[in-house]
Amino acid sequence: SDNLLEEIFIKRSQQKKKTSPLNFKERLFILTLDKIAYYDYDLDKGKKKGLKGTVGIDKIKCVGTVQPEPCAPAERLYPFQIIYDEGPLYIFAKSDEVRKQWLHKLRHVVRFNKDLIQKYHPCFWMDGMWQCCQQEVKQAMGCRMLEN
Ligand code: 4IP
Ligand code: ZN
Repeated sequence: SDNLLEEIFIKRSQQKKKTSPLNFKERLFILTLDKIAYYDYDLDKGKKKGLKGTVGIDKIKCVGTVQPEPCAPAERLYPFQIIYDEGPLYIFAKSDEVRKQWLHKLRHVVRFNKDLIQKYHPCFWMDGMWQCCQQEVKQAMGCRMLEN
């Protein structure tokens, strides 16, 4: 279906396996009515390359901002999260405006989802712990009510 939004963002690796590295990659994100997809991108040619991952809109349980890491580098000051079965996908916008725009669109496309949750973790999952509530189980229920 048609692209609703398109933007180059930094994303954190989802660490689907215990052995997955923690790293940050620049990807082209495309939001449509059925999915959010991210692609490798050729900055010089300004061209989309291979598909790296997708999250189905119907799988999304919650979207929201994330508290930036303490001493976050300038390019990681405006994080947001897309929470689905696999856990959170962390994405970093270049400004609060762009982050707001994406969250607004995302909330709109997920609004009729079956499994929306109102509790989330406002800080990162990092070093085997939720930095907000110190819970050490990744699946642990969110510790704060979604406001916005
Ligand atoms: C990869 O690290 C990339 O960060 C992947 O991101 C990421 O996949 C992998 O995490 C991680 O291991 P290397 O490139 O150093 O191998 P991308 O797909 O954007 O390239 P995600 O799942 O974040 O897309 P795991 O958890 O999938 O292994
Ligand atoms: Zn928490």
